[in-house]
Amino acid sequence: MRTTIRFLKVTEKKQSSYLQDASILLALALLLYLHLIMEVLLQQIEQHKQAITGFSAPNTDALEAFRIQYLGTKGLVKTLMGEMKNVPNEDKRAFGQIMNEFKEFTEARYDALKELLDAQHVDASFKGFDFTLPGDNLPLGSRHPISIVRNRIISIFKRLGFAVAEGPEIEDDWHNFGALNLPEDHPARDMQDTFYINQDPAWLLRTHTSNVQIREMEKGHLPIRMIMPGRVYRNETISARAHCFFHQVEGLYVADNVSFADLKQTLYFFVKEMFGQDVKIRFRPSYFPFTEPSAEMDISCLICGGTGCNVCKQTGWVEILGCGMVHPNVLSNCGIDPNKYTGFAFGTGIERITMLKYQVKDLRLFSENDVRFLNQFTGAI
Ligand code: 2U9
Repeated sequence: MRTTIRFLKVTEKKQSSYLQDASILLALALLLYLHLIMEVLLQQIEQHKQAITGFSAPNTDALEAFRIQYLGTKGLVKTLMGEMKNVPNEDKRAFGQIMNEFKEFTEARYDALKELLDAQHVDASFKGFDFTLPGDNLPLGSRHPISIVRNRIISIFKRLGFAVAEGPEIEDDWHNFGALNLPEDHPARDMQDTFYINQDPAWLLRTHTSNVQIREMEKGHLPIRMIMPGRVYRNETISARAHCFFHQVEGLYVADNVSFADLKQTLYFFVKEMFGQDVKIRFRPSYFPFTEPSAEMDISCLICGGTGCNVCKQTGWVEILGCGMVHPNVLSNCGIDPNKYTGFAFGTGIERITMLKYQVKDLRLFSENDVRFLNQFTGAI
């Protein structure tokens, strides 16, 4: 019984060692085979490279054939990449690198062939073209008259120490109306004049640039000496004298001891710089909820020089802006002590100034983009 067991054990041992030897041999043969495959692949790549270098594409069909043969989804590069599975593990990295280089090589050749073909096309289309002919005239653009005048206003006030401030065109009720001492039932709040945002009527399109003044004052950094140019919106019937949007420039000077005399002198300087040294000015008492006292300012008619004509309706004067001392309520609304500080403010329509300066008769011309109108400003500065 014992002998039999021993015999059996010996036979099993021998058998398993033969099997081990056989499998080692098999593994070695496989490795050799795989290395051979790798060798063959490398040789093939070299041959393909030669063929690719020698490839010429006399037309777009040939170029496309090249792309399909080498770089297409079933092309050579993709097929060779698929051989990665047959490469021995220790060679995979090297093979991957070789394949990447081969792909880049093939793509570079494709780009070069394409460039050559494109250049031939350009050459063909310019065949017989006379390069000494004069070029086409490019029409010169011009700045929009509103921009010309706005820039001029900014540069004049800059010389007086006014900075430029801008703010939102979509505004809340407080910054457009409330803070400006406009009572709830003031006609300027009427739906007729103001565009409210349908989705949320707490928001509106600003009806003047005064919202920027309010926002600047709320910051609490005094003194403030600023002008606020920008687009404003009003629900008006469009005509030669009114539009649903136009441009304003407002000004604000808040500090200690700012007086009405400062306001007059500032505006006098502005008018002379804008319209010429001979222009006269006059102030008429007026009313605005945000200024007290308030005034409207006229300039002597630029057409007749003050003797009376159609433009000034025979009065010799044309109105150009509204102004006044900032109302104490407006100062306190923005957290500024009206007993300590005073300020002046003014506002005018840029379209109005432009119409007077360039004798434009219809406001609609500013927004119609008619080049016959706009071209007239090519030389203006
Ligand atoms: C604040 C305080 C006061 C700005 C002013 C006017 C008078 C005025 C009109 C001119 C033509 C508007 O475009 S227009 O229709 N403007 O008459 N504007 S005083 O007063 C302000 C502004 C802001 C905080």
